[in-house]
Amino acid sequence: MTTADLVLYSYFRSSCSWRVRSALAWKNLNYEYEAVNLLKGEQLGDEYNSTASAPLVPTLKHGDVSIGQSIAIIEYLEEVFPERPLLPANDPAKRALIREIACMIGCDIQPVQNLRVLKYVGAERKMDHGKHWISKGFEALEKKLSLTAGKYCVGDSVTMADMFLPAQVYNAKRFDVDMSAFPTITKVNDALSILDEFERSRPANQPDCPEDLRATC
Ligand SMILES: N[C@@H](CCC(=O)N[C@@H](CS)C(=O)NCC(=O)O)C(=O)O
Repeated sequence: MTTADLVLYSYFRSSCSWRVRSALAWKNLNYEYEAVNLLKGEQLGDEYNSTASAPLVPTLKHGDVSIGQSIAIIEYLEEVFPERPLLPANDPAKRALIREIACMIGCDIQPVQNLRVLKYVGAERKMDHGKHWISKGFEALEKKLSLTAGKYCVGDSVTMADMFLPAQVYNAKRFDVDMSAFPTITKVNDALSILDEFERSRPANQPDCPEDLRATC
């Protein structure tokens, strides 16, 4: 199979999709972009769920292979397209550390501020809820990154952990989290934001970003 068979089901503002877009960009992989509008509930429809594992984006298709869960997708890309690695070879401890940081964001922080959770929490409480749990998660992440970061999350090379950071910082700002409490997270995010791969993968540069939001997201 070639990159010609890659299709990403994504929503421009979905942080989980954004991680995968960053990995695809990092590896210079071309792919077809299939928009799933979360605000219109397209993730819940029969069309998407006839092949997706869960009513959530992203899903990556590669020929006959269909994968959900951003972490599994990025690991798959890493194995199938090893150029520009996101995990260092022959260093189990460092690989585990990189996965640990990715999971701090992907398993501990993002799930509690997901759209369906916020709907359940309700309009009145959702901002407080998101701000509280992202701040709690960032306290642990800041402590971790203060030990591991160089220019990026782990040392001076871009790794899988970095795929997760910009989208979560973007969400933190949407929930009005006080980023001055998180100087290492901010420093690493600033360093990533100027890289072309991250510029290409951010919401404003996706085909489904509405024109009136392009200047602000
Ligand atoms: N653990 C999954 C989470 C996927 C997820 O939460 N996706 C969100 C967008 S970032 C979603 O589709 N939300 C739709 C909803 O809550 O209805 C992953 O990492 O891919």
